[in-house]
Amino acid sequence: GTNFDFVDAMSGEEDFAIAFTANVMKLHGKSLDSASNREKYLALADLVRTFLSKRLADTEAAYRQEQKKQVYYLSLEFLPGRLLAANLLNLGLQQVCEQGLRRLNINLAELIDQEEDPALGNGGLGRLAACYLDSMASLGLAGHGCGIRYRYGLFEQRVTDGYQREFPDNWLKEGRNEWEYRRPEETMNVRFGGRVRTIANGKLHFIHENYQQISAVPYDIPIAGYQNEIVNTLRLWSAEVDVTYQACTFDRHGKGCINVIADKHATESLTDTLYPDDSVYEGKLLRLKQQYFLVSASLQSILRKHVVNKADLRLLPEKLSIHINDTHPSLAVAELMRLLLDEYGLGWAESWDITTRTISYTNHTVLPEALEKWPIDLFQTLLPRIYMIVQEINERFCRELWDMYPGDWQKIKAMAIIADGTVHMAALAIAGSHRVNGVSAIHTQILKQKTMSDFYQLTPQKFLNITNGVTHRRWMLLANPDLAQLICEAIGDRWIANPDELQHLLNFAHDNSFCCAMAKVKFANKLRLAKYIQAKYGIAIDTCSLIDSHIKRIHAYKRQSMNVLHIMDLYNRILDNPHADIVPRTFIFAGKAAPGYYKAKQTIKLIHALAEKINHDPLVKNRIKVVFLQNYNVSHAELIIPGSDVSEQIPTASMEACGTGNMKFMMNGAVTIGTLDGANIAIWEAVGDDNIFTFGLTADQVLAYYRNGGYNPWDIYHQDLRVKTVMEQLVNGFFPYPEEFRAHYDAFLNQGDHYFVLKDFAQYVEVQNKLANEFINTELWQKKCIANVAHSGIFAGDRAFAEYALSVWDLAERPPCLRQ
Ligand code: 26Y
Repeated sequence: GTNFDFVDAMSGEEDFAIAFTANVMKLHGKSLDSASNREKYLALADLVRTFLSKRLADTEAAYRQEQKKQVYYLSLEFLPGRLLAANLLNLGLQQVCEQGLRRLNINLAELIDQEEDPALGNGGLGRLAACYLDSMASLGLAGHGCGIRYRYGLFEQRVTDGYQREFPDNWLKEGRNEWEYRRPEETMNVRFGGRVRTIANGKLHFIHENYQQISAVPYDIPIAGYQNEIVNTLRLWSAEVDVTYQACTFDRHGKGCINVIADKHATESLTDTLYPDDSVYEGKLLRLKQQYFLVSASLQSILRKHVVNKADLRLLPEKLSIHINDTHPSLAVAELMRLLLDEYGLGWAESWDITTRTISYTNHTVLPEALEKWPIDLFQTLLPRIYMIVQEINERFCRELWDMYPGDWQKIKAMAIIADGTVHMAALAIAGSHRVNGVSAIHTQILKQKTMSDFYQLTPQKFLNITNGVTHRRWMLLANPDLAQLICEAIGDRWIANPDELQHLLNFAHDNSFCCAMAKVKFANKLRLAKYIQAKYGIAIDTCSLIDSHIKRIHAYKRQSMNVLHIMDLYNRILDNPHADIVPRTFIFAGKAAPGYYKAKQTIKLIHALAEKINHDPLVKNRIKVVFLQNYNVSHAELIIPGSDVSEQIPTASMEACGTGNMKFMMNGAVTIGTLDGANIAIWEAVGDDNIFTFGLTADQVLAYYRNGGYNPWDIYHQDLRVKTVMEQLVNGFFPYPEEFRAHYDAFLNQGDHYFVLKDFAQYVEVQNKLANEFINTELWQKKCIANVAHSGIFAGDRAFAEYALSVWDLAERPPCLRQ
């Protein structure tokens, strides 16, 4: 029979074991006995891929047949996490695989551990994109990711002597990824540089000449829906040069083919690496090149597919949506215009109407230093035709503004797409979209009232909020299977399809045996985490201690340094009184600092310096432990989050657009200590005062301080002895590096404490104390954990995605009159 007969026919674990053994042989030319774990993993992944293959083909055929509206989620970043366990879960193969392998004396968990964790993103924005791919497939929406197949992911972080060092993340060890389908026949060509000649014969024609053309080869990663037969795709583009037809010219240096091949490598380096920065924008030419490469390749292939299906281009907004993940792919606005105008011959007005009705944009940050603005000369040189189009968009847009606000040059300049010698990508994204959304209520409010207030006044109907959501399938079912099982035993399994049903857990908050079972699950997860830390770092942590985790990118606004100052203060209490009554605590940190971000790197050093002091001080008697987990990634999050009691979410209010780690902790029964920012506010509203620890300045207060020139941190230094002490300890030799933390000291005291760390310190310490005291009341604490899990349903990606489907992409079935 065909390869697929057994896919359908195979039922039992025995068949699985046979198929697996055969696949090891087929793939590696080795018997099972002599295959390594990595080889076994690859054979297993390959076997699972055959299941995906059929569903991928069937899904594609069904979409075509139904003419279902497609969503393309364009993002420079995707952080999907490891895929084997997720695929087994979603395909419903978990049990048969686990038991089939057990017959062969193979432990599935060990094979799962062999998979690389693709780090094709920086943090929240990239992980969100991956959560949404999961939700789209699981909801049966035809939604696909479009991204870049970076040859090296976000750097691998290793810490020596407390200093972060970066190493290339060689995730494609075998030169290929075991899940992807390379599709060279769908290669697209992307053009850079050159010049544009304008010919007028009745109509204007734009001839692009002398450009450099780079091939974009797509690699599709299958994204399986949860037990619904659907498989969508994450399409990642790779820059490749085919030298087959490039004649080598041997000049007198005789370098011919060497040069051709050297050029190939230089060109292909376009997709070598992901920029390791979040929140600090740098106008790097290569990054602009990557952005256009992704956008142009994606849009060309999207339009080609649309046209091949004989659909009318004017129906584009009815047939598909293009969503841009922050401004990074906002060139999509101009590229779609270019394709409609130059390649498909439509007029401006019609093209603009189609473009704006097709594209929508999510904003993920209000930090001014993260807003993308490209210098005109760089932009124009790299993308001459695109620049002409942006100019035209800008002129028409400014004319419209002039009609609305005659004479108000200041306002028009503030909103213009091209101003001050730069191209403003957020303005382009807003002008070119029919929907613009923020990612939490407070973030959207700040967009409307402050960051984008002019645009909001002009087109209020474009703006809406969609609070982020995360996939509870990965963050509960996969990361915390014991908890998932316990929940199923209590309330059945309907919460898996409909996470709001988690609310029913509230009925068990007073059920002693359920509370005990929850506590047992938490303890087992803490043990698993403790074992990892012991094995990897040789640090013994007390599994009965309060495990408090602060895991995310290292950034001043996320205030890991405030957490450190509190630990220093806690330690000082022991130094003052060795018998101080301190609830045993384990503080876990993990996160990468951007390689060029000195202060963030020094925060890592500070955490290590503190760990060094505290973990070895006999006076502490193991009551405090500080652990920094290196090379934070999705897999580490899956280990840390279920094993944590407390979730640190303490950004300066107004700065964290939403946060998504906060939601993952909540789902796993950790209690949040947090500022009133981003989704913390929504969590607070969901769980109520008793089940969260909030503190600190509100966003309004922070913004009011900024309007009035900040505050004087020295006042706090003089008022609060604890603050004075920890500040001096940064620079007085308390750490064996007297000048090491001068930058932190100066930022706190001499540069106005821009992030309000000292201002929020007293409240933070107070609420930390309160939290510790409530933690030791285990019964009370268990209720908090249950309340958090029970109210986490609204933070499922499915809810967020249903909102996008309804309010942004208009995914309801098309009325027949619009069907082709
Ligand atoms: C322009 C370049 C430097 C840049 C690259 C990456 C700028 C920003 C980023 C990434 C931003 C990011 O990850 N933002 C996070 O998005 C999450 C998902 O919406 C939010 O939950 C989180 O608050 C926000 O910081």
